[in-house]
Amino acid sequence: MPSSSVEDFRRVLFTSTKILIISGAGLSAASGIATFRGTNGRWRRYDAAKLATLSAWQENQSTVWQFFHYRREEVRPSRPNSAHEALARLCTSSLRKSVAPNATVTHATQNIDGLNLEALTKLSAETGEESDAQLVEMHGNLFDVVCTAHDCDYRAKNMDHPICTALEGTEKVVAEGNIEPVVKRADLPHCPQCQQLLRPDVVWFGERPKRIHDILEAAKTADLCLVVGTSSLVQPASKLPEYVRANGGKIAVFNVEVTNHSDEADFLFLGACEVELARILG
Ligand code: BV8
Ligand code: ZN
Repeated sequence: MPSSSVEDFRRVLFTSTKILIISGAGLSAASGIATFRGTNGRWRRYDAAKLATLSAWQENQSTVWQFFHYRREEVRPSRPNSAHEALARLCTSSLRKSVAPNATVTHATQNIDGLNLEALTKLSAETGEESDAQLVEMHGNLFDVVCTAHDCDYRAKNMDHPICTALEGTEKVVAEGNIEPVVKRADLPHCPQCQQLLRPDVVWFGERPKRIHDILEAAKTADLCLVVGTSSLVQPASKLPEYVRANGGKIAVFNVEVTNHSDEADFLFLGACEVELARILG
C-alpha cells in the first residue's frame, strides 16, 4: 500500500543520489492543454491510430500536418504552471540542495508542448544558473521540424505562426472535429535546404522514442523515480518505473487519480500536481 507521508518522502528525497522524473500530459493540464485520456481526453476526438502514426503520414501528409498545426496553435498561448516550476527547481543544483543535496536528475517527459524547457529557461534567466539536469523530450516537440529527405540533415525549432500560409485558419476546423485534408501537399512546409517535405519532429506510435538508451540507463540506476501526471499506458515510458524498482529504487506517483501500477508505488500523492509538487518539493 503506497504511503502518502510527506515526511517519509522528503527523507527518501534527501538521501537520493539519482532521481528520474517521468512526466505526462497531466503536468500541463493546469496550463490549459488537454490531456489524452480521461474526461476531456484529446484522443476521444481524434484516434491516435489515425493521426500520430507513420502510416497516417504516408497515407495523407496534409491530414497529419493539419492535426499538428492545430496542436501547435493550441499550445502556443500556454505557459508553464507551478508544477513545471517546481520540477525546474529540482533540476537546478543550488535550488535542489535543500531537498536533495546529493542527487543528479534526469527528466524524461512524454509531453511535446515544450513547457518543461520553457520553465528551465525562465528559471535560469532569473537565477543566472543553468540547469544541471538531463531533460529529454522523449516524444519530441511540437515546435521542432525535421526534413523527410534521407540525405538531408535539416532540423530546426520553428515557432512560426502559422508554420505555412496554407495551414492558417485550419486549426479552427480541426478543433470542431473536421480533419478532412484541405491543404495541397505542395503548400505544406518544405525544407529550406533541399525543398523536400518537412514533418513535425514528434515521435509517432511505432517510432523509437528519443534518447531511449539514456533514459533506460537512468531508470536502471535511479534510486528515486517521480511519476507525474501520466496514465502510464504508453510504452516504453510506462515501463520505466519497473527498471527503477528492479534496481531497488523507490517510486512516487503524483496524479489526480489512481492509475496503472500506482498501487505498486512506494508513495502516492493524490491531487493536482501543480499543487502537490510545490507543497511537497518546496
Ligand atoms: C515504441 C506524440 C518501439 C504524438 C505520443 C500494444 C500493447 C502495448 C504497447 C503497444 C501496443 N501496440 C503498440 C505499442 C507501443 C506503443 C504504445 O505504448 N501504445 C499504447 C497506446 C498501447 N508505443 C509506441 O509506439 C512508442 N514507440 O514503442 O517504439 C521501441 C521501443 C523502445 C525502443 C525502441 C523502439 C512511441 C510512443 C509515443 C507515441 N507518441 N505522443 C502526439 O502527441 O500527438 S504518445 C502520447 O501519449 C503523448 O505523448 C502523451 O504524453 C502520451 C502518454 O499519455 P500521458 O502523457 O500519460 O497522458 P494521458 O492523457 O494518458 O494521462 C494524463 C494523466 O494525467 C492521467 O492519469 C490524469 O489522471 C492525470 N492528470 C490530469 N490532470 C492532472 C493529472 N495529474 C496530476 N495533476 C493534474 N492536474
Ligand atoms: Zn531537406
